[in-house]
Amino acid sequence: MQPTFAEKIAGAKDFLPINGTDHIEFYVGNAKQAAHYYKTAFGFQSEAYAGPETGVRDRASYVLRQHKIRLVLTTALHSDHPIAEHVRKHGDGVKVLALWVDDATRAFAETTKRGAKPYQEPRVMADARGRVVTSGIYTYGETVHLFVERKDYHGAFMPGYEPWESNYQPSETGLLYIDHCVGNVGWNRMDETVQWYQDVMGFVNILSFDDKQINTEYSALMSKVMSNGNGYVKFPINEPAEGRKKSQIEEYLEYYEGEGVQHAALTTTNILETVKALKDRGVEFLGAPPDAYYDMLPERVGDIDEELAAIRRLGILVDRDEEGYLLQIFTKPVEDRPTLFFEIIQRKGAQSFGAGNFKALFEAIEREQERRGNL
Ligand code: TYF
Ligand code: FE
Repeated sequence: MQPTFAEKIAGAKDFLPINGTDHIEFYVGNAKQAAHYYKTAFGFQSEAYAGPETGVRDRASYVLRQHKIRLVLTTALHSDHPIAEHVRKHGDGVKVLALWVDDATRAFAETTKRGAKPYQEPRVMADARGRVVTSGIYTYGETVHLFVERKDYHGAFMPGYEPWESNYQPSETGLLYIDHCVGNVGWNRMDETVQWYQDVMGFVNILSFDDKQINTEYSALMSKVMSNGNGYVKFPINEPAEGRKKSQIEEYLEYYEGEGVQHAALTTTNILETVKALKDRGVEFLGAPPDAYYDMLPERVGDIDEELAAIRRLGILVDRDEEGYLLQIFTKPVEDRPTLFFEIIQRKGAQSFGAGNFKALFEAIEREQERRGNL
């Protein structure tokens, strides 16, 4: 018997209790237009804003929310700003994976004591609506984990932000939570990154795929999934591997010009409805797997609640493990550089990551790499 997900995460250390993901912050070239895209295409709702109109002189940030998922789109207002430098080097991308903790001061002390490189000392921000404490450490590349303590804050997002009242309110698309956020690291950087999440964050390695399992013929990569102790925060790590063709991870590293976040997986409880809505709004997904994939599906995953024809029509992937099954689908990169993309996932008991789909998925990714001339 394989250990269950609950048994695997039981080994995590508890010096860094995390309640979940607080938000994801993107550094982008034009935050106003990026925010419009996430509202129009993904159905995120306007929540908060900070910028010149609210007394912030050097940047503009738009906070969007859909159920528990909070995205922040931030841009610099002048060229000689670290945010502008970040965008020049990496293009639009994820700067911050923010984690909701009860004690951001302690989170900073416990992680830096264990070797984390500081990004931001604990900072108390207060206004009439309460108090938020943040602190931050670097993880892979220039990406950071911000610890956010917001026990008694009743305002919009954080002190310094104001509610963003917008007359433009496209409806939601059924996205509910962040399931996992994946990092791509450089050649031979897997082991130290996994060790870092174990030592510094107290996470455990719950799943591993080496290049032989994942493939020899397809985009070679290795992947290890790190989880915190309650399983609310999962960070898979990918490393490129030598294969017959250029690894998709290598393509990412070349275009992002370094390590960074590869994809964020967003959950829904009705993937058929969600994906239909996203496609109607212009979100581009990877091409569907060949007919053979769907012909074999009943045999491979057994009975599922969803109608097979609808799954096939939308190009959704299905996989099963000991604890249940999952449905997933992947967007194309959402920037011109082949870097960040999104996964839409619906879990029906399964706590794995769709290993049974890797062949079909990586072939679809390779078709796109080929079109870009990067294979
Ligand atoms: O997060 C995961 O592990 C799955 C599968 O480059 C995956 O979503 C793994 C590697 C990759 C794309 C997707
Ligand atoms: Fe994923």
